[in-house]
Amino acid sequence: MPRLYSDDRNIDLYYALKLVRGFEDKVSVLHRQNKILGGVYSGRGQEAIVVGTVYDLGPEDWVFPIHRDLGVWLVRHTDPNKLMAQLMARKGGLSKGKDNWTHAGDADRNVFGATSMLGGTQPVACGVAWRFKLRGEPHVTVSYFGEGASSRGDVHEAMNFAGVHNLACVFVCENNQYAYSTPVNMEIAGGSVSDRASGYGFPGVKCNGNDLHEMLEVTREAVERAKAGRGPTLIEAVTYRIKGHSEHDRADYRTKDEVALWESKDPVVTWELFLEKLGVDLPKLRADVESKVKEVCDKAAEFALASPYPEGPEAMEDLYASPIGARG
Ligand SMILES: Cc1ncc(C[n+]2csc(CCOP(=O)(O)OP(=O)(O)O)c2C)c(N)n1
Repeated sequence: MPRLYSDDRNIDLYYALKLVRGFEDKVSVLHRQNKILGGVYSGRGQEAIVVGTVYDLGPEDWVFPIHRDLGVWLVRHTDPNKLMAQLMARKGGLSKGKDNWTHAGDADRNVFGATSMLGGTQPVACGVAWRFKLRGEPHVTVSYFGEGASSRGDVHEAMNFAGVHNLACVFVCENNQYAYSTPVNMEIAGGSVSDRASGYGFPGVKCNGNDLHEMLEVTREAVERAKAGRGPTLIEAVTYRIKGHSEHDRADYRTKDEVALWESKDPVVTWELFLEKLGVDLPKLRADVESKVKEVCDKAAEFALASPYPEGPEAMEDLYASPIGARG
C-alpha cells in the first residue's frame, strides 16, 4: 500500500499511529456534541495492533475490522471524509448514510463491514480465504475480535474450519482485558486465547499488543506463513482498553492504578521514544504530524457536516446486487 505521510517507514508508521488516535479523539468530541449517530467505541491504547496488522498488507488482502477498529479503515486508506460522513450517517458516507459505520465496509479497499453479532465475521473471513484457495491466489484475510468474542461459537467454528482446510487466515484477538465491564479472568477459562490454537492445529502467538515492532513482526510471520500455503495463525495481542466500553461508559469498575499502569505503556509514546533514540527531532516531527492529523480530521468533519442526510425512499436503494450477466 502507498505511504500515508512520509517515505521514511518509521516516520510513516508514527503518522499512522497518530492519525488513528487523532481521528478517534475527534470522533469522541463530535459524539459529545451529538453529531455522531450510533455508538463510538474508542480504540485508544490499541493503535499498535491496528497499525501493525494492516500496514504491510497487500491491496488484494482483505481485512475484517470490528467495533473498536476504526484505525483499520484509516491505515487501509479509506477516505477519512467518507468515513466521517458514515459516522454521521450522511449521504457522503460509505453506505450513503444508511447504517452504522461498522456495518458499511469499503469494497474499494477490501475492508469487510461487520454485523453487530460479535464473531460473525470470522466465518466470512474463512469464506474469502476459501475463495483464495480455490483460485490459487496468494492473498490473506485478517479478521479481528475481542477476547470476549473469542468465546463465541462462530469464532471457534471458523478457526476449526480454517485449520481443517489450511486457509490463509490470520485471526487477531485484541485482548484488552475487558468485555464491557467483565474482566478477562471472568471471561476465559485457562486464561489464554492463543493456547486454543493448538486445538485447531495451527500456531497461536501471544504478543505485546502495545509494541508496534512486535505487532509488525508477528503479523509478517503469520502473513508469510498463510501466503506460502502453510495455514492460519491466531495472534493474541495483549493490550488495554484505555477508555470505557463506549463513550457513555465511565468504566468506574477499574482502579486508577490499573489504568495508570497501562497508560504508562502507551504505544504511541513508546514509538516516539524509539524515534528519539534514532535521532529524530521529535518535538518538530510531533508538531508537523499533529498539524497534518488535525487538518485531515477537521476537513473530514467539515465534509461530513456539509453532506445531507439521505432521503427516506433512498433506504430502498442499493439493497440487491445486479443479477449476474446484467452488470455493465
Ligand atoms: C454476539 C454478541 N453478544 C453481545 C454483544 C453486545 N456487545 C457488544 S460489544 C461487547 C463487548 C465485547 O467485548 P470484547 O469482545 O472483548 O471486545 P472489546 O469491546 O473489549 O473490544 C458486547 C458484549 C454483541 N454485539 N454480539
